Amino acid sequence: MKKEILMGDEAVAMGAIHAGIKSACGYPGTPSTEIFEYIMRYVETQKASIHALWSSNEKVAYEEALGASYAGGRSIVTMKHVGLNVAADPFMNSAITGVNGGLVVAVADDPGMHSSQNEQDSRYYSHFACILCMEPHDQQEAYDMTRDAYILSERFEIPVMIRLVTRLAHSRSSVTTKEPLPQVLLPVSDKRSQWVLLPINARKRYSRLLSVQKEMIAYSEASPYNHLEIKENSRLGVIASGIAYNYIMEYCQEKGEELSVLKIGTYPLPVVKIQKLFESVERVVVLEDGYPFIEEKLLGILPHSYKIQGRLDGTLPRDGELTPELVRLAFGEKPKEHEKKPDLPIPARPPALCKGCPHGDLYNALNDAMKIYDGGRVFSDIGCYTLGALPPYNAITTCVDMGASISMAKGACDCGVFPSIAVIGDSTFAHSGITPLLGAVKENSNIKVIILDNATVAMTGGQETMCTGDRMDKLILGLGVDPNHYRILSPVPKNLQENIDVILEEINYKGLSILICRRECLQTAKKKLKSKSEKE
Ligand SMILES: Cc1ncc(C[n+]2csc(CCOP(=O)(O)OP(=O)(O)O)c2C)c(N)n1
Ligand code: SF4
Repeated sequence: MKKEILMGDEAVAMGAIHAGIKSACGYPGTPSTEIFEYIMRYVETQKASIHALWSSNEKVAYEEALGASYAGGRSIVTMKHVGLNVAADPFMNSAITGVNGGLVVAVADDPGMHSSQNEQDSRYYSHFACILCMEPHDQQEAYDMTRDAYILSERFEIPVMIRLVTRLAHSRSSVTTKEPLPQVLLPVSDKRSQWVLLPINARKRYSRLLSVQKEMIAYSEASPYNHLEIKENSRLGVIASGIAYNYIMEYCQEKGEELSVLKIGTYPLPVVKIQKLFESVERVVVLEDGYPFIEEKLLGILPHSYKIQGRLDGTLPRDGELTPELVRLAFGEKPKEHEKKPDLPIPARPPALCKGCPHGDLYNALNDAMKIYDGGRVFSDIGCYTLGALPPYNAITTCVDMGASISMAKGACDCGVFPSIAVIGDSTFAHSGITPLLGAVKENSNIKVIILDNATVAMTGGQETMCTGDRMDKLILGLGVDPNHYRILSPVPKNLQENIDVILEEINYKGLSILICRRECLQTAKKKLKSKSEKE
């Protein structure tokens, strides 16, 4: 046994390493990125024989992890919540095929949208796929649950989800780790009727998945992660899942309150424990960080006469991150003096591109070129360049999901928008920009695709990118793009006029143009210089 101070993300990584994984797959995305980075660092420093390299997107990562499981190895796949939308196809179907080596899906949700497009709750996905989900309340549980998840995955032959939220993923606490298990390598699966999802097999596999649900509920009912404590004199009960359990414990300690509390750490929900809690109190407040997932489920489990409070009845806000302060307010407390928002005239400081960022130089040129076109639109993607939506650039008109820039530009062009411009980064292009480009090449759509090749995944901390430089050029030209309309720009201030001219020339061409804006991210360049000078 060893004590370590770990972030929630790192505790999940350590749990997987100590469960004997052979393979780690993932795509960066806040707040999940540090799970994978920890495994990568571990592999490098400990010379561990775990395959751990970033994948080109979450669907690919998921399928790689599933392939590893098929081959008998334990594997982990990591992503942020919206990444699970990308991986949803293999995710849903892997619940039907089942797994061979244990497969853990570590998904970090972002309630409050600290750095995301939405705050969707991954527990719905686990319910949708009919698999087990584990939701730690602290870093120790993040470690323990991840280790246990492999046993459960192999016992029920299903993937198991570990759901984190930002506050837990990114905070640190002491974790006691156990003796690492040796790497597991089961015989490669050869059960074609399990793995070939023809309808005749899929129907049987789905029945099998449904048939293990009872066993899963029985596990959940007995699980120490679902803990019910009934206080004799308490008329008020609380159901608290994940990190919300810390908040209610903190509140009870501070107020000296004795409440009956059901802590939820694994799903499907432990129905008997829920019923016991309701039978012992007059009303129950449900605390969960995310959507009212448990609260909604209760409506189907309990008679309507039971009084349930939470996000649905307005006791807590319907959206946003759950905080200890919101929990106090839900119990009728007044805001603490130091937590009241000061009424000071502090100017807002919206995020901005780094000073001298290549994306800024591109936007200066693009804005200048576009000023004569009233009907023109710039469809952006997700990356540092999304900050081009803000002043001083105000250069982009949409940003929806990864890869949407090229497809939306094409769709809008098909409906008459001119000029229809897509702006996409190199990592996002590799993630989900290549397939929409294929369609645009086939039709020679009159869109201009600007690929911001800064040779890194800058927005999530500078991970290695899949497709940059020469490799990118060969790939795109290989798709059949006309080399005469494949232009490479260098986004530096001194090239402003030259870049405006190239953009205008290509806008005047009635067909598909690709403009590669190639200049390294300043932060990545700095990091490289620093590590070079440290080595010398
Ligand atoms: C489906 C999904 N996965 C991951 C993310 C997290 N994320 C936001 S932008 C981005 C990639 C940014 O890289 P790139 O397109 O190269 O732009 P840069 O930040 O380098 O300018 C990632 C991984 C996300 N928002 N959505
Ligand atoms: S991190 Fe890199 S890409 Fe992002 S704003 Fe800074 S210089 Fe630009």
